[in-house]
Amino acid sequence: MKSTHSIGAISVAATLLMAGAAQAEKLTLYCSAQEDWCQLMARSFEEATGIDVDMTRKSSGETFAQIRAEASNPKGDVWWGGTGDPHLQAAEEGLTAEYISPMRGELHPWAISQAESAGNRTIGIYSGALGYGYNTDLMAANDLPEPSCWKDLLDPIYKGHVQMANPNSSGTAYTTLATIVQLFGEDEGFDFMKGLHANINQYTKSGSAPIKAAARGENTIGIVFMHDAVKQAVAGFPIKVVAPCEGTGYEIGSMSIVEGARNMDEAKAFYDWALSAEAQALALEVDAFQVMSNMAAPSSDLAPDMSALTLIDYDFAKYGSSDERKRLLQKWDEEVSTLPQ
Ligand code: S7P
Repeated sequence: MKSTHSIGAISVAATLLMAGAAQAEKLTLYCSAQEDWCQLMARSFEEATGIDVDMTRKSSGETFAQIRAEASNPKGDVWWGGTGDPHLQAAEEGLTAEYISPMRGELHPWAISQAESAGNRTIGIYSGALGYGYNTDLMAANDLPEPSCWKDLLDPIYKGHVQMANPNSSGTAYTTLATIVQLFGEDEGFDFMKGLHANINQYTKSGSAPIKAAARGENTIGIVFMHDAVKQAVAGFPIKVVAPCEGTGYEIGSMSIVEGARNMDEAKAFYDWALSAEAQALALEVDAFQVMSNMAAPSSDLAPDMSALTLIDYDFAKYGSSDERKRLLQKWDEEVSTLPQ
């Protein structure tokens, strides 16, 4: 463990030295993980390198749209966090830059596969499974049965009790849409999304908002990544986490350097640092319970055990492709979101 850490530190230091980043001034970071984690990453990188970080937190789909809108005059340097699908779409559209980090040897194979499938324009930084969580007090107060499967959520008894994010803005919600289509097939999957729509009380902008609302007692069931539900339970809220009985999808949360980044040397320094075990260990300080991509990064007993879940063979190449993501989102906009509730 010690030697891996020091190799990581040496690699990062070497990159900084080669890049002359010691004199460099700033990095513009687009962050799509949870706000507290984004803040901690930005602050810790500043402390480690002296490079000022200007960080903006937005959901995955929103950040993708921003990077695309800024393509002719890029303002961001690194996009850290968020679901892998929009990172893959950005890679395919040439919005992100090729980079092979010297830290790559420390990573799990799934993180490297993500990079290789995208011409090295992105890389995996964490992984986590989709599911849902519910507020046990509200379930009891409303005399609702405790659900355990995806299809349970279609029961009209849950009308007005289910919340998810909008898949256009949220990577979590796009992962939900793509997961349901892969689990049930496209026709049945869209029928599921239409049935679910009848029970939805609100489509939020951010993916984790539905479980935060459930934690506060403002919503009953939130479709989210399981680790985001665990975070609320660990904070003491009456949240139960569900791994749906039919199986579920998962994300490879990713990181990319913006093509044409103004601060390219600093971007590479951040990228290398963010792949180190030390930087990835910061996740546990903010109760981010994903599986981190550096093999030496610590994990928590509270984190969902991915190996105990029934996971689909999520087709990242297909559902992260530009055509498929656009097509599915358009179909959801036209056939699901416009239905009366
Ligand atoms: O950090 C938690 C997390 O759920 O946030 C990312 C998510 O994509 C950001 O929210 P949106 O759904 O609003 O895009 C996930 O990658 C990550 O696991």
